[in-house]
Amino acid sequence: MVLTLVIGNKNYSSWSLRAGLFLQESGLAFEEVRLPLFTEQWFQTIGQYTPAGRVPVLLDGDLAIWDSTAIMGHLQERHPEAVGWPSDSRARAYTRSIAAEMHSGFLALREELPQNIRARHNRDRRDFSSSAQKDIERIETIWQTGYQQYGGPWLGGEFSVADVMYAPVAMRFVTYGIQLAPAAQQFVSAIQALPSIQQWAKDSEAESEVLSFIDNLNAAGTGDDAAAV
Ligand SMILES: N[C@@H](CCC(=O)N[C@@H](CS)C(=O)NCC(=O)O)C(=O)O
Repeated sequence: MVLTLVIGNKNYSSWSLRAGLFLQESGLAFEEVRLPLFTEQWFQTIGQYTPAGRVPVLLDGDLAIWDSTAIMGHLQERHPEAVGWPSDSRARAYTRSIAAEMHSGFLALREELPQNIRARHNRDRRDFSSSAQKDIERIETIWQTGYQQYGGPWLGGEFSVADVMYAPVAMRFVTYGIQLAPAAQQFVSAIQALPSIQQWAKDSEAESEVLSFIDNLNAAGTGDDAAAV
C-alpha cells in the first residue's frame, strides 16, 4: 500500500519535517503532497485531507491520520522497522518524556524562533523574551543530559522518536545562530549530518514561497504577529 504524506512548505513547516524525517529514517517508501502554507491552494485543499486543517497528514490506503504523534504511532504499529524507542529502559523513559515535552510545549520558542531552514540570522539568546530564553535553556539541558547519560550521538543513545521531535529545533538554532554548550551542539551536528536532513534543507532552498511574517520577524522576536508553524 502506497503511503502518502501531506506536508506544508519544507522551509517553514516543522511538524511536516518531523513526519518526513520519521518516514525517511524508518526506510519507508512514501509519496509527498506539498501544500504551501496559507496559499490559495492550501485553503482550497487542506480540508480534503484533514478535518483539523493542519499538516502533516498521512494517507495510508483509505485511512487519513493527522498529527505527528498519531502518524508515528500508526506507522510503528504497521511497520516494525519504523523508528521507535531505545532498547534501554532508562533511555526509553527519558526519550518518551522529552518527546512528549516537545510535542506539548516550548510555545515561546515556536513563536519567536519559527522554522526557516534556508535563513541565517545572527541572534543572541538574550534578544528573545524571557519565556523563549527559558525554552532555549531547557532544550540545551535536555540535549546535554541525553548526551551525558546515554553517550550520544542521539538523545537516548540510539536514534529514536525524540531525535525526530527535536530535529527542527536543531535547525532553528542553526538559523538563528544560537550558541550552545558543546554537549548540546553535538546533537545539532548529528542532525545536520543526516542525509535526509541535508536533502530537506536543499528542497527548502528550492521553494519559491515566502512567508513574510516569518522572514521579517524583528530582532527582538516579540512574537506579536507570529504564528507557531
Ligand atoms: N500537533 C500537530 C501540529 C501541526 C501544526 O501545527 N502544523 C502547522 C504547520 S507546521 C500547520 O498546519 N499550520 C496551519 C495553521 O495553523 O492553519 C502535529 O504534531 O502534527
